[in-house]
Amino acid sequence: MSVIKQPSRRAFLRGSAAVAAGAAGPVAAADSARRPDPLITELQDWTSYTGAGVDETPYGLPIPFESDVIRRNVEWLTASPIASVNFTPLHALDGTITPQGCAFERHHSGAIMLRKEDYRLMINGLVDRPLVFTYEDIERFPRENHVYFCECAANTGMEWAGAQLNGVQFTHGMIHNMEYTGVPLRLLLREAGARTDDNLWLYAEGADASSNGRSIPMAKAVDDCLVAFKANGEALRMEHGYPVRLVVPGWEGNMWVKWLRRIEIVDTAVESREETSKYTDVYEDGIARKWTWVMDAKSVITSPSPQRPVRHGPGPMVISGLAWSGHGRIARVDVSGDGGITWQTARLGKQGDTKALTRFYLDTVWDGAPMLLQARAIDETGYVQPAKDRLREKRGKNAVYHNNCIQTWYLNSDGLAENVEVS
Ligand SMILES: Nc1nc2c(c(=O)[nH]1)N[C@H]1C(S)=C(S)[C@@H](COP(=O)(O)O)O[C@H]1N2
Ligand SMILES: [Mo]
Repeated sequence: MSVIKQPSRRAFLRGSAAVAAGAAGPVAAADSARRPDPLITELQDWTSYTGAGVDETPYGLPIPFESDVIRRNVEWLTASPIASVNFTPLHALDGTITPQGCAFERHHSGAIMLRKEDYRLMINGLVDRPLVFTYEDIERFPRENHVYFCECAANTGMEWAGAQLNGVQFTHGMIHNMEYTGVPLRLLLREAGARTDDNLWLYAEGADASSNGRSIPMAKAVDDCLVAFKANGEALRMEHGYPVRLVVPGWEGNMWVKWLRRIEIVDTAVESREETSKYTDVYEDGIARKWTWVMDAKSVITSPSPQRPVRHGPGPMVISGLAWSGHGRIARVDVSGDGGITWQTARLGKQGDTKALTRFYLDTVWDGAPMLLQARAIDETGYVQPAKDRLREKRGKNAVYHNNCIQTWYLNSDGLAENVEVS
């Protein structure tokens, strides 16, 4: 098993020499003396005609060469695509923002098409004046922008039993990270004269057939919840709750009610289907853990990974991945090449935002030997992402949701990666 090494200065110098010789990049460092490449030294086809005009793509889509960067579902997971999930292609993305077009979708009764003109949000219950807001009403309140991750509690759930799905898209792709524009929920509550004592709750429900109702403690509602209508600068896509969804930062995706229709202030949790028989963790003895809202710190290597094999030989290699925590910022990410025996601290793409995805990189030199690749996240509270066995000890074998264990990829000497478990 190979221990991760830092790239030496010489390795980089060799790398840049290869670039000067017209090869594909530093990866060619190991390939000795490449001949000049005809694609750069001879006349290229695409210089001999003009390109697409600005009138051809009024709304741009990815170039066809990127057509495999798409959401995918796993057919055997659910009985019907109406109550199902598809997964974000994490292996193919970089940075932290998830484009809406490939951000995972999870619906209980399909995505509905709701016009802004027909949209209404009612706030009732323990309020001075029950109110109904139109979309335009919501736009007249002071709004804010925040980047947050949204992770389904079932993300990585299939992996409790053993290494199952061969790709980070499927093991970890029930997450997306967008910049939301929305009105702080507390402002709408204040408008309705809602009672906001700490012992109160609100019950939020959607306009779709499932309604996906969830009870949210008042302290969270008035802290950082947003009534959002834009994501990454543009209108929410239908599948993410157009025209308005609830954003519940750091908390399980199920609480992020889409097509938000009604908020009732109540003095006790409703204990709806979604917060009792679903999205609840049952321990070994059959007792259910009540309320698991916050998504604990977690990380995963997105490249190399089963869908992102290493296509170059030994030499400089970038290991990259994502880390996040529902408790705040990511403080540090460590990467191991030997299944968790030795660790090195990764470099963060930029200082992480609170409750948002953080990109990490480890710039290393691969010696061509097999590796057991792992990442572990440490958040600002000091919490360290646990190994799979440790999590199983605590939660038992009945667990489905809230799996934030350390993931292992076995990278073989051909550069192919596979989902495995180490203990
Ligand atoms: N109204 C409504 N809201 C909903 C759901 C739903 O089916 N209906 N699914 C929930 C679940 S389980 C998750 S994980 C997130 C997924 O959000 P996304 O589809 O934007 O990824 O939305 C939540 N909000
Ligand atoms: Mo979910």
